[in-house]
Amino acid sequence: MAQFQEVSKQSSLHPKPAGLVLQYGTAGFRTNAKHLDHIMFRMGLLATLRSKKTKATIGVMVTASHNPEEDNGVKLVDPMGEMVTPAWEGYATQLANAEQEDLLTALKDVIEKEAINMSQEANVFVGKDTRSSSASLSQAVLDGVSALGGHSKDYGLLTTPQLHYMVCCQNTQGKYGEATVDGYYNKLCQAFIQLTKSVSNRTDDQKHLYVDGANGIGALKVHEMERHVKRELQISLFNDGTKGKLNYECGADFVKVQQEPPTGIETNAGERCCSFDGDADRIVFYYTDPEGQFHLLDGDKIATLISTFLKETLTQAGLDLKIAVVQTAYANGSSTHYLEDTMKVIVRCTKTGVKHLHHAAQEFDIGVYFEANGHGTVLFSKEAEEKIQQLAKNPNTDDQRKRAALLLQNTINVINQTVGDAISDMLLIEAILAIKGMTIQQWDAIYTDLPNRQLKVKVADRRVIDTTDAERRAVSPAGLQETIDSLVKKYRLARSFVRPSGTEDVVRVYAEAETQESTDTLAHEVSLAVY
Ligand code: 16G
Ligand code: ZN
Repeated sequence: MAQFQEVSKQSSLHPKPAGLVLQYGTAGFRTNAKHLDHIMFRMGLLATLRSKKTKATIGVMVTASHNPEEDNGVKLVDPMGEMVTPAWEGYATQLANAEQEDLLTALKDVIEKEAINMSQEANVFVGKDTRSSSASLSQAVLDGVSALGGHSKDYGLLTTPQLHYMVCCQNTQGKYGEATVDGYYNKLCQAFIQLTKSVSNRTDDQKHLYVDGANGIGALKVHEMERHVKRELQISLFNDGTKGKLNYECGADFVKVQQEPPTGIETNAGERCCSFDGDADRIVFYYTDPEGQFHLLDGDKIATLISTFLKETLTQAGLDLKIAVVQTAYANGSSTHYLEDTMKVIVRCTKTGVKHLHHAAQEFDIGVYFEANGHGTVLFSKEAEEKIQQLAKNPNTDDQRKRAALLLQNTINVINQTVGDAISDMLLIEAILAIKGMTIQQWDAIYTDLPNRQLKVKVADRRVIDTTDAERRAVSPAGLQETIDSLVKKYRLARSFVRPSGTEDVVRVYAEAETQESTDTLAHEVSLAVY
């Protein structure tokens, strides 16, 4: 077939280094950019097949998120903006690892297994981050799409959540919004303005936010967004990519793991700051107090503030909707206690990785999901959205309930429900703080985090560690969990777990306890037990 001849011809321009084996992991493919050209071409092919199979537009994002500048990566986005299914992750790995001469066989294998109609049209949306390697790598994706006769739209520079948004808008015929960058800003920013306009007498301080753009795409996009929020939000942007290196000593991952402010940001004590990661799908907030102590408000604190706000507003609206918070094992124990015991919301724990949280959150009327690292969003079921809409437009609704229904409606519109989105989460948090008249210090005081520590351990083969109970317990190697249990018993309010990383060749160790000293000792002791 002519189609396959074109694939053969084009693929020889994107050859696979013999013997190189890579796996489609939690975050897609991710490694040093110099190994990725053939992967990108092949992901262009696979996205085209996925599009034919689903008869919908598929997204391909070229980014390595918070990894160093020299890395890159690629991830496929399914029709509603979700991650691709496990079976297709498997095809991605097979296609990526087929030696050059076996590529057509591997491709035909997917076509056969999925019974793909090759005469079906295909549409693929492509986005990329600001890495120097991203331009040629995203061209390789486009080459892959065209080799199989698919249509592509190259959005150029986008945040990861913007690409998810475009794909969802396209496949819902505009019901979710308009599949353009302006459409995205308009939807989110108009909702933000509606949410904040009812709040009288906000001071300039309350409207002011410091943003660390991680020297990446988020900085560029915050800058674009700014003019849409007018005077309702004044941003001082640091690490905007003009001087510093991407993710280097800055960004959400650095701030969360190091528990210190990024370099390159100048603020005064008490001022509200946030950091994005390298593809702007994560956000954390923080401030430094007058004694110079750093205070981090991570994904757990963000989930708590959002769910508190939603619960209060639902009560005002007189709506009985089931709300749940989805976390992972990394959630600070204090946050889980607060949510369950004080707020009385349902809490679920899933394995690490956005798709697991997203999936669990879909089971509720309103599912708030956040990883402690700052990736998260809120999902509203169709029924929940309809109930809110009906209440807002019902002429018999009294003023208080109507106001609450309108707040909920605008909250839905400010949120990017397809995936965690730093820009959208930032606008939502800023709006909630404004509506509740809260400072970042008051937000921080809702509960006190237990001291915690994360360590990485290099081992010969991280796969010997197998876990259960949403990664909170190790089932192999034999004896490891018993050792962890006996170490944990030595400290008050302690908890610890180990899990193999899905993105790096390391085992991760997490510990929390009553004091920082016992936390650090526990983390160290557990990491020795992993060797
Ligand atoms: C990926 C995941 C993120 C998770 C992280 C854990 C997605 C889109 N991203 O970045 O959710 O927290 O991996 O990394 O799923 P780790 O397995 O190395 O700890
Ligand atoms: Zn990211």
